[in-house]
Amino acid sequence: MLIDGKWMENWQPVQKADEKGRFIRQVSGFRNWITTDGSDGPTGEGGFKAEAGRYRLYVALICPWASRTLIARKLKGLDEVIPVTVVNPVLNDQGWQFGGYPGAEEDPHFGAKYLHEIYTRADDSYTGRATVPVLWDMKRNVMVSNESADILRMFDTAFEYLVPSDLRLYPDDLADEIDTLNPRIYDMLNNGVYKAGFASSQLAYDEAVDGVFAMLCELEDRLTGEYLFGDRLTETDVRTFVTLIRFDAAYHGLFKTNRAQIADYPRLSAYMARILRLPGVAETVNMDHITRGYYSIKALNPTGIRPTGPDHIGNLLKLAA
Ligand SMILES: N[C@@H](CCC(=O)N[C@@H](CS)C(=O)NCC(=O)O)C(=O)O
Repeated sequence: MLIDGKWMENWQPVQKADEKGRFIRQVSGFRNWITTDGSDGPTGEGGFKAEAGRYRLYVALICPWASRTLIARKLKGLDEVIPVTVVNPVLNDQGWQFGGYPGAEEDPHFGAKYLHEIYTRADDSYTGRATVPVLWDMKRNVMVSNESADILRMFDTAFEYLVPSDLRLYPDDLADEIDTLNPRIYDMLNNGVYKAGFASSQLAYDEAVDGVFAMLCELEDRLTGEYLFGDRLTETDVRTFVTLIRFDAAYHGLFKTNRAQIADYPRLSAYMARILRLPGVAETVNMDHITRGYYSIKALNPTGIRPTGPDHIGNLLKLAA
């Protein structure tokens, strides 16, 4: 991670833990918003008007948080408007690296070798982890945001005057319900799997795994319609999907969330396949990057050996392609 703008090489993917061994995720440091007219968003400073080709999104395809922004970009038709750069799926001792792996790209803007260089360009005394996603303003050369939940919402509305869309991922009439359900899914499932995987005590692991499977059961019961809020796809579905699609191939083994697989839940499986078939979504799912990335986390898998299964995920992706 970066300390006062200097990279500390003894990087530990385990991040922070509380006194009971529970994993604590870092809070994002850049929280500005792109808006249609450049006015202020809910946090940070103004001056980030939605313009075609002005912003670059840096992502890792292993990362569920980055992937949710990529899916929103696809669903909202923003491919031509917001260029993307994909980093190497393996977090090495310099953090995220550009290039050096099939499907990983060089940094076209600065020619940086590592993502942490982008962070120190944004703030030369930055302290914190150099995480993806990063939304970068190539006109002002500043970081707009490194918080995926905010980026998802910017993509939902800010660019609509350039690229009209009938889809609203955060519709006003569902806002309260979405804001109630999102943090529960985040805590128990999206981040719950990480809390299980990076737990440093049995208690922390047990608590996290209970939460993961309680939420999967709750979602299975809830899914009587196509999506979590009936027939309308919302950001909550996007946020849920990114964890489901990684579950059987990565979390079940590496993070030991192995009481069941998503394949054991009929409605969740059908729901995951339905979202995967939406135009553009399958392009954001790279199982090679996902398994290579997760199974290279040395603290959890010192040999780096990557399991070959499960077969059903590969078959699902082939059907969606
Ligand atoms: N709050 C951030 C979290 C992003 C995050 O934790 N990304 C991970 C990858 S999945 C990362 O870049 N980790 C690198 C590190 O911790 O050094 C968001 O949702 O945008």
